[in-house]
Amino acid sequence: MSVFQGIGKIQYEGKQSKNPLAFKHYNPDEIVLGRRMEDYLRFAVAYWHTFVGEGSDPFGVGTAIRPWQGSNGLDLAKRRVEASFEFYEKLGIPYFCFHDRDIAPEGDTLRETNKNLDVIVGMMKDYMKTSKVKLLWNTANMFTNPRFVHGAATSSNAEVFAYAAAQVKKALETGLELGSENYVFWGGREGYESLLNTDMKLELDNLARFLRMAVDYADEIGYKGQFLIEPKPKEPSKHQYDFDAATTIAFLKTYGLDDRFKLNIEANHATLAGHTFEHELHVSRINGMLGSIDANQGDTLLGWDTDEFPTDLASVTLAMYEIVKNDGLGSGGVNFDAKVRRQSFDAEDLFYAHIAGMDTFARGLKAAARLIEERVLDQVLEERYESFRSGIGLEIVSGKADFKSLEAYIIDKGEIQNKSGRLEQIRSLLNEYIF
Ligand code: XUL
Ligand code: CO
Repeated sequence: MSVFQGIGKIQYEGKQSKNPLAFKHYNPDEIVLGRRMEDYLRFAVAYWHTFVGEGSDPFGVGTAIRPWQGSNGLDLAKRRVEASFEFYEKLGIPYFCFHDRDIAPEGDTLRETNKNLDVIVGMMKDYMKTSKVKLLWNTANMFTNPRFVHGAATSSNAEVFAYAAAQVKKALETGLELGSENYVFWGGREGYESLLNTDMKLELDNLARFLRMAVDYADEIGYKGQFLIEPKPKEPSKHQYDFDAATTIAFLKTYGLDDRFKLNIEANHATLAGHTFEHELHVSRINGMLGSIDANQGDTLLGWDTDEFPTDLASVTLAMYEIVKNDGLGSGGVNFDAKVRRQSFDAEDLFYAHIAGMDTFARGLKAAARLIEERVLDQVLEERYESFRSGIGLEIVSGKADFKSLEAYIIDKGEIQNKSGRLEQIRSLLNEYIF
């Protein structure tokens, strides 16, 4: 029985199409830089926003009209699974992602909660036998339940640490069962409010202990997914330990975990940290740590995580530029951690929103490919850093120079000539490729 009545399979119809339920740019089989578009982008639906969220905000209840409403508990969970697979198939999206608590309700004990989870995971597994749709990543929600008031792996209460460990243990088993290609840690409440009552050193040490236990357990059960950490600077914690890419990489290196983890970079988290999306992707890439992305966008006029569907073509092009330079995302992908606006309450809006995001990323990929093929920004960098390719610059980068040789070189040279950075010209050139 169809849940999304009146909507068929979304097709690629090309740029000239006026059909709002068709792709204008996302053409999964089209080859870009030698790879199928679908393989470059590896799109995923975020279960929480699309099948659980109903448009509530701190000032009002949900507004969404969803075909699966009217049931609750495990019945509701099952109806969501049915709807979700119909949605994936109709949209032609290859992946989905979830938190454990998105897919099944909690029971009175962890044992009961795990039983509920088993029912839904079994159901998903059955669907996945006949569907081509795969699980890009799963994660554990260790921030909604009041027990996580002081954090999970960084809680001041050791019993909460134990509970979180048991929860991630089960989540890794779930990942193994459903073949998730990655496992994500987003530390919703792994942070602090005030140093007056926080032992930061103990909390960071515990977080590292926790992640090591996760890696060890994955190895023990043969779970092969890539571990990812998703940085975010704030919200819900005032100060989250995984503030941004650079902070997270430093943490992983400090504790010797950097060989087992990569980063899942989210656009809106980047801007909350005072960075651009491409900055966070770039920092991850040049450190060999770019694993996956949460595709969305924030609102520059608002100071919180608005999780809008990504439609900003300029930002997405620069993001795809980093991803192509990274030779793709490996086992990662482009997860739409995005929600339709509260006023977009029709079930059909879920399709429009994903189509908008997928078309924007397809355009971004094509524009990034042209920039790379024509070496537009490579040339900018070559020209700007030309002085390091010969003479004294080459001596610096090849390690031959020291303070004494540099002083001898420069001391009688007189004033140095600099060249213009020509940023306005470069931005104008970039527009030619984007629009
Ligand atoms: C929260 C957020 C999460 C993670 C998964 O801002 O992005 O949904 O992606 O826990
Ligand atoms: Co996210």
